[in-house]
Amino acid sequence: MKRILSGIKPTGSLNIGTYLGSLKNFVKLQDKMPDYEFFIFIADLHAITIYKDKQELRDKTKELAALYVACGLNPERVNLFIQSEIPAHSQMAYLLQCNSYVGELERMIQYKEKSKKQETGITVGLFTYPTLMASDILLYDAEFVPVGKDQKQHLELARDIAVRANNRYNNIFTIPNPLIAEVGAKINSLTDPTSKMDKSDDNDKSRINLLDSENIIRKRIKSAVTDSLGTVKYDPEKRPGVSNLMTIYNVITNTSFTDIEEKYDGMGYKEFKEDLGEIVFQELKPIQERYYKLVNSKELDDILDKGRERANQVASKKVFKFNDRIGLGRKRK
Ligand code: LTN
Repeated sequence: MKRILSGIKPTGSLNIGTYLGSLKNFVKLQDKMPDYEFFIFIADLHAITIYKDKQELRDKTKELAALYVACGLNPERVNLFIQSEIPAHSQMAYLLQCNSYVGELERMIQYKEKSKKQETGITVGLFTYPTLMASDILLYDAEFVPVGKDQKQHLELARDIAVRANNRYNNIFTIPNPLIAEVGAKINSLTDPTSKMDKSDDNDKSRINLLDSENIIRKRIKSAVTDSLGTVKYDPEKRPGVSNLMTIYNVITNTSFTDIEEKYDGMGYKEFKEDLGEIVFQELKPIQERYYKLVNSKELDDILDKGRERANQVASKKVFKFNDRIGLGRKRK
């Protein structure tokens, strides 16, 4: 069976921008591509390229796994697992490092940006991050890899490494293709509606996290930046604030912009924002309920155990095979 794989780093908190913009579409893939086996993992090994507090790392890892299931990821359909629980990821990363060049890693935009921001204490792991990501993908012979635009360069590197290794080692890997998320909607910051809603924005008021309380949800919408015109009209160029809120309304309720405009014709922002607060809360409520039931449950542990078992089966076989093709250890009989 052909395979689709993707990973997510357990840092920051999931917000409605990520949820409405990509997670919702992503969850739809599991039904849209019935001929594929799915692997989704929490990339905790990727999170430690920059030092993380132990408890926080554990909590975030579990939180993300539970949130994915709460948002509709079907554990019957998808192998959900934690990256570090599969030893083959680290093993394969070393083998691929021996098939990658310093020059190509130095060209990675994300590395350049992150290392520019942080001048000292740049770990070797941050530098070799893309070879770990290539391992994640090549271990499973993934044909498609759903990623955001920012990961495209890493995926191209994974392809280059795969082609190189295939030439040296008798076509061992499937060449992966990016599946750049058809962006459902771009949700912007509530305080600066011309830039993206960002999980690492220092201003908490700029976003709504999936686990925010009812009170916070309503407050965030109420205090969202609009303008002084006071009419509900969609014009993302000239009126980014109210247009951003209308986009949230549109994506959740499927109401067209013209219908929203008609509905709030003659009213100010107050009614519109009150309704939107309610709409967002109603959308998140069932997710939160499911999340709190799951996060410390045996059910979630069972899901992650099952995912680990299947992932281990596939990945350990592949790394053995690659060892053998390279000529490591004694020849397998
Ligand atoms: N680097 C990615 C997360 C990630 C990933 C992967 C995505 C780690 N391994 C393998 C797809 C396939 C990120 O930061 N979003």
